[in-house]
Amino acid sequence: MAIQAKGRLNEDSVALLRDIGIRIDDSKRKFLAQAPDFPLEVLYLRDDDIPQVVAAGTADLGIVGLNEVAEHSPDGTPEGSSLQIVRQLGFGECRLSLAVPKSEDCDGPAWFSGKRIATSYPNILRRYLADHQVEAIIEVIAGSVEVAPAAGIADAIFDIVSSGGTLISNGLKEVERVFPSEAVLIAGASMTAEKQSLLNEILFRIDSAVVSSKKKYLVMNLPESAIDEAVVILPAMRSPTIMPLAAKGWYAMHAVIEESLLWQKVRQLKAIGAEGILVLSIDKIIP
Ligand code: PRT
Ligand code: ZN
Repeated sequence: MAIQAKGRLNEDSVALLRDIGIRIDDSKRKFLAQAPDFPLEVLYLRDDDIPQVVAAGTADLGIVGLNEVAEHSPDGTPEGSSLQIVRQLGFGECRLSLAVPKSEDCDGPAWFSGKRIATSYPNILRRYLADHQVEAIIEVIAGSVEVAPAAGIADAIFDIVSSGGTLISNGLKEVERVFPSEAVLIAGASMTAEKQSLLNEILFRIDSAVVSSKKKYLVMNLPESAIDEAVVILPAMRSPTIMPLAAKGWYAMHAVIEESLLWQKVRQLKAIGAEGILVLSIDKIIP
């Protein structure tokens, strides 16, 4: 598996592997590391090289931004690539956007006609311009794309945006969100049955880790009179666990809930008399 050697995706990639029980010794990081507890070798590369290395079969799998997959595909789209996107991983979220100096009155794609646009993603940009029948001049630059307008190299930029802070601090504004991206697990077009079964094991573990990271374990004390209502508020995986406490008329209830619903549910539970609510992280949920 090829992962980014350093940069924005490295830490989350290593953390994902650790979450699924694949430890790699990061301290003596070389070009290649063998996981001691899973038949997997990890190759540390620059993110730009990961799609080609997987397409060429030098690595069977890779973790990389979807933007890199699209940029290295013949038509500037992930679908046009020979690689399979086997999972979206939910980190490294960003988007490729067109941005212009904030004083410009840009009213849509047609504004870019005849303009110079600086980018490190010419392939995705070319595809976008063709789709919108706009002819513009693409200036390919490797880094610090955001300074191109102020430096007089370009009229606009096409670059990765995450919080938008970099655009603001360079006097630019985002005008077209072109390509949403996140880290993805990629695989080559085909693999042996043995490797496919290892991939299936990796996917099974990733899916349990992803499911559990979005859930919380709730424990609380409830008066007997509130139990019926609490079960309606907290429909659990099968149904919540309810256990009597030593104090007569009181019960402990355990349930798993979506983290996004946490505060709403806590408010409802407090309203029906729940006390001592504990919210715990879940390490794994194995369905
Ligand atoms: O050395 P190597 O070639 O491996 O790394 P790199 O420098 O090319 O890439 P790196 O580590 O910066 O990013 C790796 C991947 O992380 C990208 O391909 C994206 O898929 C993803 N990602 C997520 C981002 C960002 N968020 C991001 N904010 N990549 C880059 N940025 C940069 C962006 O280029 C801009 O300069 O951050 C700036 C904008 O951030 P905001 O928050 O100010 O909008
Ligand atoms: Zn790179």
